[in-house]
Amino acid sequence: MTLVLLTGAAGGVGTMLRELLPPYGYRLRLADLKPVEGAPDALAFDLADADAVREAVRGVDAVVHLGGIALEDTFANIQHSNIEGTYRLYEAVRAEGVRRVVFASSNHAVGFTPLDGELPVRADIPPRPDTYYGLSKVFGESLASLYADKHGIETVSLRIGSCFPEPRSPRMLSTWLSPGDCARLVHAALTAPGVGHTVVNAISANTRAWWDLGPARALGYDPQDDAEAYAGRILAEHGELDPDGVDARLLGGYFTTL
Ligand code: NAI
Ligand code: 15L
Repeated sequence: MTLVLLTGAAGGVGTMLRELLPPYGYRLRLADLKPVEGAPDALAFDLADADAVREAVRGVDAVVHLGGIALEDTFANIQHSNIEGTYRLYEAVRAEGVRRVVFASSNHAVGFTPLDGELPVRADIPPRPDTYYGLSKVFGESLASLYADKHGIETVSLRIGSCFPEPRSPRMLSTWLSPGDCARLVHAALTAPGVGHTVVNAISANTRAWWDLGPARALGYDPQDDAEAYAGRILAEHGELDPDGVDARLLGGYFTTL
């Protein structure tokens, strides 16, 4: 059975994937800076601690790298957890001979991309980070590219839209990645052959999507959910997206204003 290290296991996405990945046949090793609720065997580590990360990686077949700061923060904090932390993770992966990583990148790596250009937005557009957080995801994607070319470590970088149990805003009717589709996409990213370093847009089959899912589907991803199922409730609560507002004009929405 494939043993997978899940970093960021205590977080929102980690908590969902802990339940959703084992039915695909994975055994999980959980790790996080914080205690993982209900998992006393989970490893407590700081991603920037080279020795601890190397120990966490030892013996696994693959890594699903979710750990890090998931919002805008000071450059120093982002540097520690996301830049130094992701570098330490890849160095450990190289040293321990692990062959596959799934990297949780973000729409905020390309957040300043305008939405009045070519739609749907492709996954091969140039970086356009909207925050230090988004910049750290550009770094992670580039690091993955370097380790693929130089060391043959394969990575699928998932530019995740908004991964929560349910969409929470009109913007998320376009950007939602359902928990079930997240697990489907991670499974595809762990098993597709010959990915080198591949960047894919990571959302559900949303009626209002503005992202191209071609590269994700090419890995075998077949999304089953659509945020439209929640549109009635969300729009009754918040109204339609303001066409002049930042959430409708730029891919990263309000992050561009942080
Ligand atoms: P989260 O904040 O709930 O979980 C991240 C986890 O990483 C936390 O449990 C935290 O303790 C851990 N962590 C932070 N710094 C660490 C360090 N130095 N060492 C070890 N662990 C550390 O975030 P969430 O929502 O679960 O996101 C997971 C990943 O997916 C993140 O990398 C995030 O950037 C990415 N992502 C998430 C999206 C979403 O909509 N939830 C959208 C786009 C990307
Ligand atoms: C992200 O990258 C964040 O981690 C998450 O909290 C959401 O805000 C998401 O992007 C989004 O754009 O909705």
